[in-house]
Amino acid sequence: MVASSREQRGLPSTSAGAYTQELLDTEDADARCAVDAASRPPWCAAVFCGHEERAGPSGLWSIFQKRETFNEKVSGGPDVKIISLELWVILRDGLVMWTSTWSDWMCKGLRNLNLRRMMPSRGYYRRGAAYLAMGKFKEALKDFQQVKKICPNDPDATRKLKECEKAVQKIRFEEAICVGDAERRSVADSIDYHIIEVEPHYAGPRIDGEEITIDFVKAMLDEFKKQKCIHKRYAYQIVLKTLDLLRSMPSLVDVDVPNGGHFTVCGDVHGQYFDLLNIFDLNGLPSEENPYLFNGDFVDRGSFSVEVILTLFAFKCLYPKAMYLARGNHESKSMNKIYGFEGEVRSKLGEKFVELFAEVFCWLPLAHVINNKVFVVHGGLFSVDGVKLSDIRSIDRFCEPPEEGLMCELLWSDPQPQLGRGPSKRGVALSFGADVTKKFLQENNLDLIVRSHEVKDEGYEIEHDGKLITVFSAPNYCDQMGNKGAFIRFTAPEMKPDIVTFSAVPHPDVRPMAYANNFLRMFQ
Ligand SMILES: [Mn+2]
Repeated sequence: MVASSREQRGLPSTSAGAYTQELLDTEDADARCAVDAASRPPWCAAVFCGHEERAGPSGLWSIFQKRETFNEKVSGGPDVKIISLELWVILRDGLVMWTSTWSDWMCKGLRNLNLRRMMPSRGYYRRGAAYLAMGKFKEALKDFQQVKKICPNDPDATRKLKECEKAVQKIRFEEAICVGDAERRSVADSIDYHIIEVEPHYAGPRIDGEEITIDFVKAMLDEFKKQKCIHKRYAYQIVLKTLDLLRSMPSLVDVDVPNGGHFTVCGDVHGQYFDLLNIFDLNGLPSEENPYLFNGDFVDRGSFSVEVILTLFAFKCLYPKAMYLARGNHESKSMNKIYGFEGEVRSKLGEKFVELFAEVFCWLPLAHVINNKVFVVHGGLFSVDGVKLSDIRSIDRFCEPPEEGLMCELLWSDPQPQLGRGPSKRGVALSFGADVTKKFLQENNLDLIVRSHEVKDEGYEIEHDGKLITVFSAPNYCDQMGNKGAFIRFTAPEMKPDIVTFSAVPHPDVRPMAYANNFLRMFQ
């Protein structure tokens, strides 16, 4: 297994960790708000951004236009370069960014930015918030304790510290009752759905016996459309059968598309159930003749994540050879705790399912290769050269995504326009250039990389001289981004990518992140 520490590779250990002491030292009781702080050179602003993974200078410009201070400073318009601009951007997905020039900032471009009121002890506050966004509660707690020390009477600081303490206590409790990895008991093994009674008054669809049928699945989809859930017994049945299927699969799955056959790859769905149904309307329901690969990030953010995951899992049970599922960085406990899935599962299915989904997610394969030509992975490539498909195949994947190494990078990396490798804008894994892509493809005798993980205006983006395609299938991401969604259809034997884009469809009035951790909401 190839792994080296981030420091050895010259990358910061984490972005939050790399947060400058300088900021911590510049306490300023007057700086009640980020805008105030930002109006003095060097500009120093903590910005909470509604969304990661988003380009477009127009949106960014709009926040500056809202503030007179900024209007003065950048009256020449967005082309003006301001060398002293220093911005810390803390994004929801654990992204911490720092930029030093206006143009740099613009090219990383983010929109829907909201400047947030900052506390005087803004250094600790911001770093704490960054840790929080990454699910690092213990680290966050230390920073909020500092904030509280500096401003003991600030009710806002007190409230956040309390929440933080609660979260850490809960984690300690969970750790205490959790036995070591080696002897960890499977939640799945402790469940026998056969003994769960289905009450006579239950009016939803039923599964007779062991076999999940297409009629049941169709009835389930309709039930979900009406915002009703299926009986827990059947939810257990779907999830447990999926677990059995996934457990038997390797970490790298080879997919064979026969000549004349086609195969569809979808990117992030992120709990947007109604848009998932739209994909099926446009491209057909999954079936043996119409196989799909969903490339991770099925859940979180969108508030219909339970519906999405049960739908994908049910099709996996129906057609194990025509529904492939890859793990994304959001198929993990730490992300689900913050970005909504955990809360949604608890609310719709109950506590036991929280643990069960966490276990099943650990069995999701990490990457797929279609017809020995197309490499499909959620995030991207590696911090080291020479990784072979056999290295990926031999990853022992049954764990929460680690903070470094091949598995981490598969789930978290992003492509970059520059050659070589660079630090990640997310604070996890890295960015890789066209040369890295080309070398990997050559060494493994492949033609193309398909990955997801980043929202794109058109639902997709072709980069690295046509050798890498990003596909993202959650249109109007979080009800705000205005992006299209896309999927890619390949036909054998040519395996030429045929990209289809689509717009968002309406959904019932439940806002994204409705079930998200209270914590994150405090910072929004
Ligand atoms: Mn992702």
